[in-house]
Amino acid sequence: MLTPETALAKRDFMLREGYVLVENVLSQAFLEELRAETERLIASHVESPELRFQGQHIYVKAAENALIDSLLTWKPAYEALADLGFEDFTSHGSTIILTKEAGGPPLYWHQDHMEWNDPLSLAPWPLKIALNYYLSDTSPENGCLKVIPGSHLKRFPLHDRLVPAHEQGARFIDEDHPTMFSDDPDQVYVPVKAGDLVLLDGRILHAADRNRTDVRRTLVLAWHSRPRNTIPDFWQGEIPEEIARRDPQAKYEASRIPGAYLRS
Ligand SMILES: O=C(O)CCC(=O)C(=O)O
Ligand SMILES: [Fe+2]
Repeated sequence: MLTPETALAKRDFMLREGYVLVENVLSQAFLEELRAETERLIASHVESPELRFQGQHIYVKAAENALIDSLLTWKPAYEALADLGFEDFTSHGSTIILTKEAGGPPLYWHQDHMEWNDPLSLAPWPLKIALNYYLSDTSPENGCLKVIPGSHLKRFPLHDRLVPAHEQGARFIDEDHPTMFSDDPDQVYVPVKAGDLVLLDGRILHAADRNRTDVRRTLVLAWHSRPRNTIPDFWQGEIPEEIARRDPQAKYEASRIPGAYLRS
């Protein structure tokens, strides 16, 4: 249970920085069950060379896996979300198990928002968030998450040098790509303890270094979204004009490339 002060501070941090850490969300016993289950799934999975920068990449539906279902209804996590004012986020009903194998390659810089043509992309509140559960302690050594704080709402130099994420290009680059794997002057590492929860705004620039240890680093990632056509109850600030004027019926072609709705 977060105190009201902590919850407010964490929400403010999430809105401003585009990510936030909530400590100690999974119990030790549940963590061990998740480790065993992810190891079992990994053992029967063949890693696709195309996905090597994301490591193993195993899509698991809650409807088909009781333990993943337990994760997507894990009370302490959803209580924390509610404490932050994010109670209207619902899971997409699935998780992706991602790894950095022992000695595994880095993950390229990217963001995961795919609706940059929609003026809603300007929202000063989160639209889609990843709930990231790392099953081991992470550090720069084993390829912990790194982010560019504030890059969910503001254009950074890196935006203009990016190869678009995943299937749109980045999966096919070389590991010696000059910018996609580089350290960035604006980057911050987000090391965690196993069982912590990281919330990540889908629009934030993030990456991970190579795993320089000989132990696999496993992440269970669960996307959550909130209703598209409402404003969160906690939001007291201004509403961008483009959002106020937005036609909720309009359809926008999907795009992973930030345009006019990412401000300089
Ligand atoms: O491995 C990580 O820490 C993040 C994974 C990720 O961001 C992705 O696969 O889109
Ligand atoms: Fe990502």
